[in-house]
Amino acid sequence: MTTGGRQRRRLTATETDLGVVRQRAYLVSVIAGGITDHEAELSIDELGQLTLTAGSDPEGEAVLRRDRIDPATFIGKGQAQRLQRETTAADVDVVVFDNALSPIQQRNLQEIFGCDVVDRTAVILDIFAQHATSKAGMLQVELAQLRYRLPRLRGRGIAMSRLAGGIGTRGPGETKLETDRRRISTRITKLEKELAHIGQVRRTQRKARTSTDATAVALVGYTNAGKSTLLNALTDAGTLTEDQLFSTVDPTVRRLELASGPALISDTVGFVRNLPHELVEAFRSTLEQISESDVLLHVVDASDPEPERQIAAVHEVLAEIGALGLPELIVFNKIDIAPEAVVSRLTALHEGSLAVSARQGTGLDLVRQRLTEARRADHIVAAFVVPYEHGEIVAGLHRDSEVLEESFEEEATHLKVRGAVASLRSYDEYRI
Ligand SMILES: Nc1nc2c(ncn2[C@@H]2O[C@H](COP(=O)(O)OP(=O)(O)OP(=O)(O)O)[C@@H](O)[C@H]2O)c(=O)[nH]1
Ligand SMILES: [Mg+2]
Repeated sequence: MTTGGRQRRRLTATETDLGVVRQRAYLVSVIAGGITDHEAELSIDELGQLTLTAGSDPEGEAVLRRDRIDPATFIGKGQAQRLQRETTAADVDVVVFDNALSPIQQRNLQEIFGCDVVDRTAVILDIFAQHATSKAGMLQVELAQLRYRLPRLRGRGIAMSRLAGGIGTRGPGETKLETDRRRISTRITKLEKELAHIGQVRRTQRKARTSTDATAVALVGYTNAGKSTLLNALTDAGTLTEDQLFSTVDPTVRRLELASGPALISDTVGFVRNLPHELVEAFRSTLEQISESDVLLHVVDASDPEPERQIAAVHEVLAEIGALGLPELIVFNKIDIAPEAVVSRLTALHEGSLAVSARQGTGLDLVRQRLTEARRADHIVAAFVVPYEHGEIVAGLHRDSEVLEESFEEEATHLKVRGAVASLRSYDEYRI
């Protein structure tokens, strides 16, 4: 990962190349007044990492300060023409913007640059497309890609077709790119239906799991923080771990025996700053798993130049999926390579957090212990009043929790139950 300086670790071709010719990329980041040079640098470094992971090599970069955004070209025609001379000299195939471009801006810029122009969203979608392997994962990525491409269909004319096969054009949705809008819309509807069905099946499976009374632990964190490594260290899961962004796209669930009983720990897609909205939407059924867990195991890379920024980005996504209020255990990882002073500052700042090295297996006993405690703390006793016409709610409470008391009053069933905060949440309406 980037270490704060300008140097970027080069991923080797075999790590990222999926048989696709690597493109030469030029990175552009436009920043506004409030952003410091340091923040700008971190941001473009991360864009470089994303671009490399997507299979293109950054050959140059430009950070532009602008307070006014040009609706037609984002950076202004004059600025674009100046940059075009540089990108042509560097013989790049694709210009990658750190900022979100509107379809019109993207089209106009492609004309000026005479090559493909993509934004950060397209790069992230591309990585997801390359990394998804499960059926659901591929459908989700395809849905996100189609929603992103639909308004961008025009303008990918003959001039661009020779560039097919680069960022933003690969993946499960590839063959659909050239088809007309209506067919894409039909496909989107079909995918939405299929995913809704998959979501339904998953919910049913989770219900079944809840009734087994295992604690549901969700691993969350910034991409490359070490979530999969920690899962492996805790459970011998054998999940793929790589020094790559978004190596995990498909969720994995593993069983972990705690002193207090079994836990089910799930590893899923990592987060990143400005995670494309299309992806959050498309991955809703995957992300739901996070919001329905009993406790979040939030893994933070302590060796990152700005761990606090990562934490903030993760919290932003958690808020978007309604998981921010869940009990959260922050684990600062990679302490074997992070400066000791940084680690102690971080753990002091975040009450109740732990420091571990998933790779070396240090600090894991404490993680297990905390999860055991979290589990106990997480079960609550609550009272419900359910009108007789809602018999299904009473049945649900019997299924999802332990019923301690039940009485049949004049107009409603009164219940007192013990259950996990997360599984009782859906009954809030009847809680007193
Ligand atoms: N030095 C060090 N490296 C670690 C540690 N934990 C994980 N790593 C490395 O960090 C990289 C990312 O680890 P992963 O476990 O794949 O990270 P992740 O959070 O699952 O990442 P994504 O699935 O891509 O979002 C790998 O190269 C790991 O070997 C650690 O404790 N110390
Ligand atoms: Mg992973």
